[in-house]
Amino acid sequence: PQAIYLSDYQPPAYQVTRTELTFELDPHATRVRARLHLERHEDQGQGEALVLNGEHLTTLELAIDGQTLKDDEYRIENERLTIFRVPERFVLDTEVEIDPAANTALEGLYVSGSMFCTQCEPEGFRRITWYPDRPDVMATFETTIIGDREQLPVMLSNGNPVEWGELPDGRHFVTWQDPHPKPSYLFALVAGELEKLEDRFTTMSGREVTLQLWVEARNTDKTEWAMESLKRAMRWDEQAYGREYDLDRFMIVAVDDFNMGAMENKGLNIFNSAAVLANPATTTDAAFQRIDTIVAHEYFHNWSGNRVTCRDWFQLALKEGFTVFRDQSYTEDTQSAAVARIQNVAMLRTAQFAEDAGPTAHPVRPDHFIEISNFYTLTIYEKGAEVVRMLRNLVGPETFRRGSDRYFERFDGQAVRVEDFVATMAEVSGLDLDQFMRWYSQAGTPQLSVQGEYDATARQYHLTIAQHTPATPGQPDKQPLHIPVRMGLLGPDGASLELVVNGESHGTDTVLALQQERQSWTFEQLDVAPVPSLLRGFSAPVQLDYNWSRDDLALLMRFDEDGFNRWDGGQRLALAALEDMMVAWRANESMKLDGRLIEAWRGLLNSPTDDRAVLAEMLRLPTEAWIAEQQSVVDVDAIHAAREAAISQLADNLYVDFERTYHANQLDAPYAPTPEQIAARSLKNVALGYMVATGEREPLMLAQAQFEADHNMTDVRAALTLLAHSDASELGDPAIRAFGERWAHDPLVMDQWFATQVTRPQQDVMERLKFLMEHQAFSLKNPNRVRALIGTFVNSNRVNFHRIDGEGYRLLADVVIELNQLNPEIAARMVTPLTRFRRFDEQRQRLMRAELERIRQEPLSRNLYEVVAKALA
Ligand code: HT7
Ligand code: ZN
Repeated sequence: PQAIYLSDYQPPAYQVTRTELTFELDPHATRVRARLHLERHEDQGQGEALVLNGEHLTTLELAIDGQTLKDDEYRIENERLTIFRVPERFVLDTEVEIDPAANTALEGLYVSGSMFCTQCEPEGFRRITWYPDRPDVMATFETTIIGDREQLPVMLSNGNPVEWGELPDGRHFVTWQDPHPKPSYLFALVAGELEKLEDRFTTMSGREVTLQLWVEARNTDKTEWAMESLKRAMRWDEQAYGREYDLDRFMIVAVDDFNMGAMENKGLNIFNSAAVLANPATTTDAAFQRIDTIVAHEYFHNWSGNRVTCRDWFQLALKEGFTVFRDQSYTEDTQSAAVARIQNVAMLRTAQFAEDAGPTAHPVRPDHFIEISNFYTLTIYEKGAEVVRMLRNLVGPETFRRGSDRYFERFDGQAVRVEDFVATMAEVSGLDLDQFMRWYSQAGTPQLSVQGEYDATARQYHLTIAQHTPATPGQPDKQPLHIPVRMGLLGPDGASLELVVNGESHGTDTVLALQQERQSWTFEQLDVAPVPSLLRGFSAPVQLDYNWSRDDLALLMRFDEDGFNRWDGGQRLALAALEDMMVAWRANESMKLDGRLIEAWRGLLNSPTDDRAVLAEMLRLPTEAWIAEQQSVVDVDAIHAAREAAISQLADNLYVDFERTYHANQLDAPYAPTPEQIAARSLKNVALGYMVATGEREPLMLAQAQFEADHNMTDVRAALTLLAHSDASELGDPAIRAFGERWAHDPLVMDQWFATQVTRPQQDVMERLKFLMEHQAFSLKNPNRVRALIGTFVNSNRVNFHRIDGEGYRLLADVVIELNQLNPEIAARMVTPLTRFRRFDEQRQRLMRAELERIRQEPLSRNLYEVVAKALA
C-alpha cells in the first residue's frame, strides 16, 4: 500500500454543487442512484479528467448530461472511476448496487440488527456511490429513501423531510433536504423500526428546534439522560462560544454495531448505543458522564467540524482537537472541574504519551498516512485538545473567545487548515505563534528537566528548565517548542510565596514561557528555600522531571493552591514509594510501604473536604499503566506485586478511616447522576475496595449486601467487581452467575459482565476469557463486545496479558487475524499492545514480535498493514 503526503495536496479539479441521491434499500442488494451537479474549478484548465472514488460498488449505469458513457470514455481501476473528457459544467448520473448486509467493516452503508445505517467519516461514502470523497468538496444534499413500509417504517437522513408517501409493493419513500453544503463524510442515512423521544429547544435568537432521539423499542427506557445532555450542551455552546443551532431539527440515533463512540453527521448524529443509552439500573456513573461528554462533543461539531470543516484529512485535529477541548471545557463547567482535569490528564499521560513514544508516533498534524482511519488517535484528539488549551492560556480566555468568534465567522462554509485557526488567534492577540506551530508538526512528548537553586545570601531562587523532545520515527531531530509552564512556590509551612521577578510581583501563580532549549528565571526576596509547584493544571503536555524530596511531595499534596498539583504531588509520592517496593520485590525481600504515604493519606481521610470527588481521586494509587510509563524496561510483575502490596498495607493501616468514609458516604436519596452523588459513590466505593483488600470477611459481606441491595449499577458493579476479584469464590461465583442471568437480555450490561470477569487478577482468568469468547452474548462482529472482552483484558489486565508463556499474546494475535477479515479498523486498534513490544524484557519482546510476524504473514487490510509494518520497522 502507498502512503499519501500532505505536501502532495491539490485542490479538487471539480466541485459538486448539488448531490441528489435515491436509495432503494434491500439488505443484500441496495440500489443507489446519484445525480451529481458538477462544475470545473475555476483554476483548472480544460481537459482535466474527472476522478471519483468508489469501493465495493457494482456499477450499473454511468451517464453525463443524460448520455450513457461508452466503454472507451471512462476507466474503473484501483477503486477509481476516471471519466476522460467532461464539460465545464454537467450532470453525472450513476447507479450502483451494494451489499449492506455483507458489510462487516461498518464503513459506508451497513446493517446493524434490523436497521440500516451509515458511517461515512473518513472515507466511507465511497462505499455507497461514486463520488469525489474528500472533505474539500462540499455540496447540498437531497436524499430519497425507498424501503419496505413494515420493516423500515422510519427512514432518516440529514436536514428536513420535504416529501413522503406510499409506493406499490408495500414500500414507501421519504425525501430529505439538507440546505447546508457539506462534505460527503457528513452524509447519513438510517432506516428501521425505531421509536423516538421528542423534545424542543428554543435557541438564543428564539428559533424552535425539534430534538429527536431514535432507538429500538427495547431501549426506550434509556433515552432521557442523553436528551438532557443535548439540551445542556446546546445552551452551553450558545453561552460559551455564541454558537446557535442552524436546522429545524436535530436527531440522534442509537445503533448497536459501531466502530467508534459516535458521529456528528449534519442534523443526524449516529451513536454507538453504548455512548448514548443510559438508566440508573444498567449504567454506571462513569458511563453517564461519558455519554454526557460524547453527546456534547458531537453536538459541538456542528460548528467545529461541520460549518467550518477540514480541507483534507491531515487537518483532522483542527476539528477533533478543538472539539475535544470544547467538550472538556463543557465538562469542567458542568461537573467537578478538578476531577475532569485529573481524569483527562491521567489518560493523556499514560495512553497518549505511550503512543507518542511508540512506533506509531505521529504529529498532531501528520504529514503522511497509508490509512487515514488509523489516525483517529489519542494524539489527534487528546494532544490536539491540549494544544488548543495552551493557545487559550497563552492568549487569555477573552481573546480566545474573540478569536473563535472570528474563526467561525470568517471560515463559515469553508474547508480550512490548522494554520487558519492559529493565524486567527495570532491576529486577535497580536502574539507571534510561529514557534507555537511546531506543536502541530513535531511528534513525541517533550521532556522538561528542571533544576532549582536557592541562594540564601541573595535571597534568590534560580529555576532552570531544559527541554528536549526525543526522536520519533521519521523525525530524528527536534526544535525547541513554545511551552507555557504555570508555576508557583511554596514555603516550608505550605504557604504560597509571592513571586517577584525583576522587582515586580506576579502574585502567587505565574506562567513561564519556555521557548529556548534551556532557560532560567530568578525569583527574588525569598527568605526560605521554596518548594516549586510546577506545571500547574498540567499547563503543557510534557513529561516533567524535577527531583522533589518525598517531604516536598507530601507538602505539595497537602498545601498546593492548585488542585491538580495536589493530586499530582500525591501520585508522585506514591510512585516513589512503589519504586522502593519494586526494588524489594526484585531482591526477594519483604515490601514495606513508606510510612509517609500512609500518614499523608491518613491526613487526607481525616481533614474536612468540600470536594469529595477530588478526594476519591487522591485515594487511588497510580495505575499500573502509568507506573509502566516511568520505567525504561517495563517490569509487569514487579509493578503488579508492589501495587497490590501497597493497597493491602494502606488498607491494614487505615482500616478505620476507610470504614468511616464508607459509612459516611451512603446516600438515601433516589439515584441521580449529579456531581455530588457521583462524588459520594466514588468515595464510598474506593473506601470499600481498600476494606476488602484487608482480606477480612466483614467487608466482603458489605460488598455482597451492596450487590444484593441492587440500588444502582454504579454500586452493583463496584460490589460485583470486588466479589468477583476476591479469592472467595463462594461469594464471587454466585454473584457473577446471578448478574449474567439477570442481564442476559441487555448487551450493554453484558459488556460490563465480560469486563468485570476478565480483569480478575488471578491466573485462572485466561481460561475464563476463552470460555467467554464462546458465550452466546459474545460476537467478534460487534466492536463493543470485542472491546469489552478482549480490549479490557489486554489493556486492563496487564499482569495476565503479559504472561511469560506468551499465551496472552497468542490469543490477541488470533483475534486480530480474524478481525482483519471482518473489521479492519477494529483489527488495527486492537493490535496496539503488541506493537509496544520494545518496552519489555527480551523474552517478552521475542514473544510479541513473533506474534506480529505471524500476523504479517496474512493477507492484510491497509489498516492492519500500516500498523504492523511500523511496529516491525
Ligand atoms: N468524527 C467522528 C469520527 C468517527 C470515525 C472515524 C473512523 C471510523 C469510524 C468513526 N466513527 C466516527 C467521531 C468524533 O470524533 O466525533
Ligand atoms: Zn469528534
